[in-house]
Amino acid sequence: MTLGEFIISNQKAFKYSSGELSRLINSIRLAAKVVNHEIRKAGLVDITGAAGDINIQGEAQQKLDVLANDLFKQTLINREIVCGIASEEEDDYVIVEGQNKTNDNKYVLLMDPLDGSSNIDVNVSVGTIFSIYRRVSPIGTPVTKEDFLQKGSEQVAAGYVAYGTSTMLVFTTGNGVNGFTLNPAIGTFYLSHPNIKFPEIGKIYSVSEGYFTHFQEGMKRFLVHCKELNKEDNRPYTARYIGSLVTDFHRNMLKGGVYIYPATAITPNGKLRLLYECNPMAFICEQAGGKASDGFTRILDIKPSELHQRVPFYCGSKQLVQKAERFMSEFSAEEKPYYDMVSNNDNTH
Ligand code: P6P
Repeated sequence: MTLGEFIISNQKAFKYSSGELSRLINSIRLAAKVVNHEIRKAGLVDITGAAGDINIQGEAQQKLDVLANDLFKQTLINREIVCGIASEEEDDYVIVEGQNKTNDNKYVLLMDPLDGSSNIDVNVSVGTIFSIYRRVSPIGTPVTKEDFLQKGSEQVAAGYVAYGTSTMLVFTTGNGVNGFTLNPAIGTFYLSHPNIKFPEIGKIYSVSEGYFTHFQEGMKRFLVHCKELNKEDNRPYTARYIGSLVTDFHRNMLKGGVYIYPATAITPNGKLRLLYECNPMAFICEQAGGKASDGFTRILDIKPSELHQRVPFYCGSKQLVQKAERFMSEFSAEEKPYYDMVSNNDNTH
């Protein structure tokens, strides 16, 4: 089955959708193919050096970062499907108005257009991450920041493109997770991984252990636990860390494992962004039977307060995430990150 056939056959499952969500997924498919083409030739064309600009994250923008951001943004704008876009590469959200200067579209899209881009120059896999919400502001009016600051539990769709040994589009619309692999010869995505489920028990842990000295006590104890010999508990576990969230997550979802980017003394809220990295990956993770938290609180329950907000991120096989959370609550409960946890029910529409 091709991605196009899958979308048509699941149209009715796209709740609330009058075909707009299908068209939105289709536009992501097109942009993913174009970005994939640019990435595959990056080593041959001098577009992998830093673009010279510094983005809001304070990081040197790789040219492919900029290119991927512009390609996804332009594709979405041209098709007039969304009323607004937020991106890791954009300081603020982008208002999308139709030809007739209206905002009749009902979705907003948030994205990390090229996550792990620092790996590009060394030929390591990278990814695109996207998250889709129905707007909460009135249709026909300009999109507002509140449309982007919804809790992750309000997402209608989320997914990623993994530019690895093959290029895969993996997404959910709230009815499970499906993976599609690109046949580059004909430019078609085929359903290769239907109904993906996280193995309940895994033995892979993905953590940037170079920061061990800066980790909280609970995190240090969890890592020591992962390395101890205990045959009944299948330990020592296996360390696998690529430094590319999409790739580490994808491998762990297929084989069983946990990805953790915790709070550190240097980055007290971790490194990953809530809106366009953690929320979409958490939605996919839960739809595949996994668990995602900040070490204490479910990611999808966190009420965002700003576009580029960071949160600690624990995500993967339920049993491993729960084990890490137990260490955090036993040894680091007083160091819980603080968020605006007001359950803002009037946000749900
Ligand atoms: P570190 C890439 O920049 C990223 O956002 C994730 O894809 C990756 O898991 C993490 O940061 C790597 O961070 O600090 O280990 O280099």
